[in-house]
Amino acid sequence: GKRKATGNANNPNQDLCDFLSELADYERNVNKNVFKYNAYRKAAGTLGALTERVKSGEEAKKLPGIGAKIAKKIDEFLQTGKLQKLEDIKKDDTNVAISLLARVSGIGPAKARELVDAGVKTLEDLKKHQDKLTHHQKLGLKYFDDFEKKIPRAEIAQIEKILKSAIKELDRAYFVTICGSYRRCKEESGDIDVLVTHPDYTSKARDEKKKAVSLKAIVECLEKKRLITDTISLGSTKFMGVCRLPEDESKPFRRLDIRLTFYDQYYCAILYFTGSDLFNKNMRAHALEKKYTLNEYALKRLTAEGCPGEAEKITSEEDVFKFLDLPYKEPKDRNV
Ligand code: DCP
Ligand code: MG
Ligand code: MN
Repeated sequence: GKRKATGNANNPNQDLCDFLSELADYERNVNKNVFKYNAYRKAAGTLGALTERVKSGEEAKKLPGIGAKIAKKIDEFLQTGKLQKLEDIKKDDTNVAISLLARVSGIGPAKARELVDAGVKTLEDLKKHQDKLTHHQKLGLKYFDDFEKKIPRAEIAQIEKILKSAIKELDRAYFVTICGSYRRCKEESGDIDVLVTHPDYTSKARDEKKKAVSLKAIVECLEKKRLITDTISLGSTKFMGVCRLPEDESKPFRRLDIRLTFYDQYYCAILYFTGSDLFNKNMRAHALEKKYTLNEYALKRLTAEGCPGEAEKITSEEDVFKFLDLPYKEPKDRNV
């Protein structure tokens, strides 16, 4: 799994965000504690959104997602410039090795520990033991350095142009939207998340009609344009792979995700795929409080027994906010 960026470009609390993100990664990759992982990420997100430097733990404690324990760590860091807990974690070679291997795309916390237990502790070791790796993990290793590099906005904009014109060459009726952090107006992204739909491709259409719309055909077309270089996995609605700007070998290889979604579910899909993941989590929790269930396909009212009913008719992202009595948030305001 990869590290998530937090905060804005000119962040006066970057060092605090960094140590919280390191703790988050440690909890996820080494302890497999997703609860603490999310708690540290939330705190880092809060500090990353501030425009002023935090002066003390006490001050930080007033902010959302920062409790007494994290406040204490902030104080320790402000006073000593480091965090003893992190220093101790880093003294343990097993922790360091697990954290490193878990940075390879396709290697999760369990696999990382399994490898380290088997004596595989470095990327060099991994190269010698490729037989222990899946196709995805092999590509993660091959492109390790490139996948660690953030993708500048301008490069995604170039890829967007090629992608859209290629897909529309197949069929002008396709809708193509780049979601994820790019749609949230971030200056840099970890990967490229593309959402595709077509008016003929609805949850209710007959199979013959849907057949004209094919993710496989889209992927083959993008391979022919030399944009897609590798496939990690390809299903009927989900592609995971690798791309690079054609005719420029100086550019890094980038992770590319493409989802094909039903036309009548496009707005729930866009909302989900735009994120952030923490924003989605909060919105789903809010939906439950309002007796709705929200996912990437639909918004459904819950019955008194707690069963989902019919999907609400959603024709824009705004609709979802309206149903949930929430003020609309532009993508750029969905970064936490
Ligand atoms: N998503 C989610 N929950 C997850 C993973 C993903 O809700 N556990 C949604 C929200 C994300 C979107 O999918 O914004 C895309 O996932 P990414 O992992 O690509 O995340 P981002 O695009 O937001 O960030 P990055 O710049 O790191 O790619
Ligand atoms: Mg992304
Ligand atoms: Mn992605």
